[in-house]
Parts: sequence; structure tokens; C-alpha cells
Amino acid sequence: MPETLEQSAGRFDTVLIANRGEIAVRIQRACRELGLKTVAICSEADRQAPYGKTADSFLCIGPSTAAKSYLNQDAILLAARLAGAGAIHPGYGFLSENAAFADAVEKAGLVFIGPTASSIAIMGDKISAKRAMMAAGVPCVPGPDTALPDDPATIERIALEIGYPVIIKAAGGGGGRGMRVVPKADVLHEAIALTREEARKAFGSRSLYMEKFLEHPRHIEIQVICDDHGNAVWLGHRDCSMQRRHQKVVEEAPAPGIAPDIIQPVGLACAEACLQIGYRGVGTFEFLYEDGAFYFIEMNTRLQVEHPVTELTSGVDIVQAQIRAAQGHGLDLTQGDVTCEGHSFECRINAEDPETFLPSAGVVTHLALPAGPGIRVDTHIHAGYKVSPYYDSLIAKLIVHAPTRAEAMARMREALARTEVEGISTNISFLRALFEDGAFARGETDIHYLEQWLKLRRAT
Ligand code: MV4
Repeated sequence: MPETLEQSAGRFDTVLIANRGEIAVRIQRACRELGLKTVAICSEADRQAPYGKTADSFLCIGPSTAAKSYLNQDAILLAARLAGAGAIHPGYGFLSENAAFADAVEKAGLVFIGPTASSIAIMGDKISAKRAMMAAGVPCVPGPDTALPDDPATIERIALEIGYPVIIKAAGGGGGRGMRVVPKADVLHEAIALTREEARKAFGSRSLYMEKFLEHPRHIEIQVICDDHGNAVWLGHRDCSMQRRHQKVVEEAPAPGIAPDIIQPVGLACAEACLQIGYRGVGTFEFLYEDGAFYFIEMNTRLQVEHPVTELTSGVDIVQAQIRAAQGHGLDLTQGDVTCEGHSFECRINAEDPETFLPSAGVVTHLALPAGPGIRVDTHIHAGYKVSPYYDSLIAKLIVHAPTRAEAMARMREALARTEVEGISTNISFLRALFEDGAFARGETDIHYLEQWLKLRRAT
């Protein structure tokens, strides 16, 4: 079939990667494997970045402060024009879930490698996201899919209907920002007033919603990939419960102890929801899982840090698939082709003090990375690399894959033992200790487990 004009307009041969660090390396690799040229950008702090040397062009777009470089939309669009890029890949963080940026990219005649600005905006507002998911038949946390009114009596009625404890969340929040647990009725109005004020200041919107507060859930997410020809598949699930202060530390795929017939209808509902909202590219549905049931909380409309564990269990190159979808190609797999082979873990290696968790900047004086079957390291650092204090402390992701969960854990223990980073502090010693933990090995964790484990460890 000949291409329509609209299809050919979506094509591009050069991608500007509007990000830094390990994900800039990861995206550049996918582009090159697809035969695409790459444009790397950097701030003044990242001039020495290794991915600058391997890109087809490399432009410094501004000072070290992210607001003046990686978040500077005009500078990025200008760089794309100067370097002849036809598309922009935002990576994760920075501008990746900024609907206005996605819109500006398209208005500049470039392709935004991600969903439409309207999909980003719908999911950015957690109330409209919940409404879309309820309409599509995705199971959600009990509570209305509308904003809380101002009338105190109506608010009290909603809380009673849900049943205490409830949680108040800001529509503009997400990722743990702008929420407050309400254990019982006598603190309800105070909690609402405080959260409203925080929401107004932080997100410029006083809009709030209320849900049942789940006390001991696990955090399980479902990865999807969609084209714009009416195809959507889910690529499996991950457990991301091992987190501290809403920062994930270890992720794994598949989520342990969840029977395929329990997760399958949820995955299918996610894929169906994507079709209903006209979603394009990759996305992640976040769920809380408690007592055998799934409850949707948020959708991430970007490529995620932990995508590699799903790549290793599904065999799908998620970044390549994302770029191909943005080029207008139809998915080259159907739901029936998707499998889950073996088990995968990812450890986030951060430049931080293992006791205080404060970021640690400085020069990496010595680096040894593990290698071998079932071991993958996604990183941008090398011996002599200077870790700057301006950005996120993630310096490498150590990812392993093995036939069973127990074998994957053993492989991670060995990989962590073979990992050496000197010159800066890292969380490697902490990760090694975590992989010796019995309850973690048995899959007996929830979203509070890691923080409790740390508390106990400090006490003894
Ligand atoms: C919740 C919850 C319990 N009940 N919602 C935190 C991040 C944001 N994505 C949603 N979050 C939560 N929402 C209800 N109704 C508990 C959390 C939560 C959490 C969720 C996932 C991973 C880690 C977490 C740590 C603390 C609280």
C-alpha cells in the first residue's frame, strides 16, 4: 500500500535527544540501531559527556542549572533546527511529561517521540486520568473520579462512603507529591485545607480528590506500547515496591507471586484503555496491589527508568519500538507474540552516601563493571568521569536476567560483588545488603518494606 501524505510526514532521519546521563546513551544506541542520526545536547556541566562524542552532532544549549538547559524549551527547539533534527526524544524526567513542550515540538514541525500533548495533559491531571481509566474498565482505587467540592458536609459524606482511612491527593500531583492520609473524621477538614494550599502553591491548581487509603499495597506497573494504527499491547508487569521516599531502588519483572490469570485481565484492560484514549508510543499504568486486587493510581506517559527489566523478560526493545511508533510504523507484534521469559532485576546505582543518602559529587577514580551472560549495565560513566551535583544521582543501572527469580537474585549478588566505583560514595554496599535479605528473597515486600528495613538496620 502506498504511504499517505500524513504517514510520510511522520518520518524523520535525525533525532535530538533532549536528555542526559544513562538514558541519553540508551536512546542514542536505539537510534543508531534503527539507522537514525543523533543530536546530543548538553549543559555546561555535561560538556565532557561520552555520548557527545558518539553523536552525529553535539550542542551545548545552556548553563548547568537544568532550568536554563535541559528544561529550556526554546534552546532545545533551536538546537533541533540548527542540527537538522526531525524528531525530539525527551527521555524521562525533564520535559518528558510536559504537554506544552510536546505541543511546541509538533508546532515547530518536528515529531515528539511520545504520546500526543492531549494524552499527556489528560494523564497529568490525576482526576481526568482516573475518569478515563474508569470509563475504560481499568480497576481503580475506591473513590469518586471528580474533584472534591468545597462544601464541608458533602466532603464528609464522600469520606464516610469510602470509609476511613482515606487519602487526599492533588489533581496536579503524582509520584508522591501533594497527598495526605486522613486516619479519621476529626482531622478531615484540616487535611483538606493543608493539601489544597500545598496544591495551589506547587501545582497552580487547588483541585483535589479522595480515595480509600490502602495500607500495605505493593506497587505493580504494566508496560504498554501502542502505534497510531489501532494496535496496543501490554508487555508484562514489574514490581517497583522497593522504594525510599518515592525513589525506586530495585525493580523486577515479572512481579513475583502474581498468577498469570490474575494479571491478564488487568493488562488487557490497559491495552484496551490505550485504544480508547488514542494513546501512542510507550506508557506505564501504575497500580497498587493489595489482597489479590489491582487498583489503578497513575499513568506515566514516558519511557521509564526501569524499562530494561521488561525488555529482558519480553525480548522487546522498548526504545526502538517507541521510536518506530513515533515514525508512524505499525507495531510488529501482536498480544499473542508477547511472552515473559525468566526473571529480571534492576538495581539503581546512585552517587550518594549509603547512610545519609545525600548526593555525592566528584570524580570517579576507578570503575569496574560486571559482565557475562544475563548481565546488562546501562551507564554513561567511566573512570575519570566527573559526577556533577546539578542533576539526579543515578550513575548506572545494573540489570540481570536468569531463568528463575532465585537465579536472577544470585546473578545480581555476583554482579554487585564485581562492581567497583571509587572516588565518590555510592549505594552499592546498601544494595549488596538488600540482596542478602530473606523477606525480599521470598518476595514478601510492600511499598513500606525498604524504609522499615533501613530503620531496623540503623537501629542494630
Ligand atoms: C496511594 C497509597 C495508598 N492508597 N493511594 C505514592 C506515589 C503516588 N504514585 C501514589 N502513592 C500512593 N498512593 C492510595 N489510595 C500509597 C501511595 C504510596 C506509594 C505508592 C507507590 C509506591 C510507593 C509508595 C509509598 C508511599 C505511599
